[in-house]
Amino acid sequence: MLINVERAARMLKEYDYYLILSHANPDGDTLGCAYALCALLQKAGKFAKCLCADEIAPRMKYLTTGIQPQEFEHQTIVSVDVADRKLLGKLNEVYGDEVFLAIDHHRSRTEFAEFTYVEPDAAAACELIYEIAQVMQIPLDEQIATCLYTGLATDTGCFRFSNTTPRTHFIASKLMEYGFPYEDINYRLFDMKSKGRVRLEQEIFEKMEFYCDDKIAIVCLTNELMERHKNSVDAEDFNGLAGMPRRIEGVEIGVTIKQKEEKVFKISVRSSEEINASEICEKFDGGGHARAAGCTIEGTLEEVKAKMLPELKRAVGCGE
Ligand SMILES: [Mn+2]
Repeated sequence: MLINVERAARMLKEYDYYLILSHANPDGDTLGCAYALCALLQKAGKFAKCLCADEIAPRMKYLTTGIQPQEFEHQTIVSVDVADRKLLGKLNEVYGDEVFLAIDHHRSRTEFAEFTYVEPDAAAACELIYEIAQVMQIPLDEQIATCLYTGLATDTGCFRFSNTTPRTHFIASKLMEYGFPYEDINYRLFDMKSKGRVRLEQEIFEKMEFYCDDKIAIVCLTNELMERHKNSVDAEDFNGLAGMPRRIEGVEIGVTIKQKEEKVFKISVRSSEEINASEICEKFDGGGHARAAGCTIEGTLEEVKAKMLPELKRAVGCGE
């Protein structure tokens, strides 16, 4: 059942023993929400703890500081930034049926909780946690502001993506009054890379394929390549690679082909303003957004490329 912020705030006032769940392969929004909400609830005199199926990347460990570890038997489960119970990862089996309140901002999502507070126009779920804190009248502090700001920055690509609204900036400005080190946070989130990640990017750039006067760039992430780099990178270092080809000037379609099984490949397409990535992916029973979409194609790597290339060439208007 869908509820509004007042109702969500009332529910969070009502109970005393909270377990807060983040989605697997956690990002700054789901973790920022979880640790901010945990701190808010503890401030309100309640018991609260956070749980995620996967490890928190070292670069985001600062989100967990200041949280008091509490030993207790939880009674109420809240999920944050989780669009589908499957995204809970291995926690889905244990807690997927028992989520009482889901707080989320994804437009496409499936209902799994008893109650859901969702704002699809919010750039980050952390905007909703901010609203909840306002309604509950719990004062923020530097650490909570740090967590909420991290969520906003993460989901807006540091306030650059088209989901960024005046409201996002308004909340960010309120958070900045608490004086946390936003420069350092943004360095950690957006500039800093592990040495292993840079080596991985180096190899990907070396092997990148270009077509149609460099309007099309294709990257192949084979199991062989990922296995070879596995020990020198963190798990999260394999995230965000799909954005690489499109960063090159002149590239209108950036395609990342990621091996899932021997003969199954997941394709991610990023495109310039003039090209609809979703339309390309729909040809292969996929879809997504106009600038970023995806699909799955079966076959050998060469077969997959051969299937895709004519569609890609057509989209950028270059003949065979
Ligand atoms: Mn989010």
